[in-house]
Amino acid sequence: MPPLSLRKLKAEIDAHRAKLAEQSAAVGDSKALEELRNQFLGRKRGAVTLLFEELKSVKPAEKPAAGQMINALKNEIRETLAALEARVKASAPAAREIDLTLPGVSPYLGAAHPLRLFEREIESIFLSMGFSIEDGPEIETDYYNFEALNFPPNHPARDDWDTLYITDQLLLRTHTSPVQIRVMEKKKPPIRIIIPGKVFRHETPDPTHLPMFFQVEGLVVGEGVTFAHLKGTLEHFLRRLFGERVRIRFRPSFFPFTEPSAEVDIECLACGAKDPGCRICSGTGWKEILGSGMVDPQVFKNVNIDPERYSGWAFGMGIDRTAMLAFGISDMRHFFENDLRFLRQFALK
Ligand code: 2NL
Repeated sequence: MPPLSLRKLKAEIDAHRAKLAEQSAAVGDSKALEELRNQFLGRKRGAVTLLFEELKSVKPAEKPAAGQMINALKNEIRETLAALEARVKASAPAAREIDLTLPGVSPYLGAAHPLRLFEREIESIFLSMGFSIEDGPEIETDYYNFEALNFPPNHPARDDWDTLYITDQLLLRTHTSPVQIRVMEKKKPPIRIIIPGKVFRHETPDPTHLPMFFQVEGLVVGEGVTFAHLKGTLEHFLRRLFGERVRIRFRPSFFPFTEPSAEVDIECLACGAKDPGCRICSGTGWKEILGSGMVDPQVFKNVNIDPERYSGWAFGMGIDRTAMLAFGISDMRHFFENDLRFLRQFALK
């Protein structure tokens, strides 16, 4: 093998020097630094060790000069590594510098959705009055959603523009009343139930409409149940929900499944019935909050309950709509946009 010339050795050393400069720029932590130290100064396969082995094939007369060149490289490597070590140390805080007196970072635990919180509040009021909670399918038949409830065949609510049909006979329930029908088919009076749940309408989303929303309906059936029970129970419910002093009024109304029927308004909580220009109540001072009535005898006949012996009352209320009033929310879509800046305002602390 021909002897290794000084020129060739110098080229090799220069190549290492360039590599050192390039790689040291990329070192960010102590692990990378140790890898670099090993690559250049490792005892067995480090670059410097290998260069000293090549020294054997340098001509004896050139050995001292060759040795000095390698030693010079070795010193440069050591200086570079020492500088890198100082840089890595400065960027990583030492363990003893952690301030143990700082408060910890508490994880965000999540919280019930505002509509769920409001639903629970409604449920607990009715539970305290001896009602139980029922539920049922969201996909219903035409019979349970309309026919059993005494909707005539050509009632406008049956129109495709209000109801989301799956087939001619299957649809997404437009109210939770079908659950009351199912309960009355199975259980005989006395019945005291509420049914909170999702309902669906063919609507384009806007500040006050959504194609899916929540509703709660209630039903009481027994012997000697009168409109006085309807009025007393709903008044008590609304005072528990909105405060003892809230003003309440009953207005005559119409539903296919109740006779007589009444809608219930509460005073406008946004303006306190004081602002003729109020956008929430259009200056009327009142907000419609629920619909109610005495169960139509025809509905009892449809479920084989004897209307001569039993009577009952029912109501229906939009949960989203009522929660907007209670919390002062101006756009229903906030409930379903999953914006944490909105949702966190309702988290129970
Ligand atoms: C409203 C009005 C109402 C009912 C729902 C009902 C259910 C059966 C029999 C009779 Cl099974 N009535 N439910 C009664 C009156 C009104 O809802 O404005 N809902 C948002």
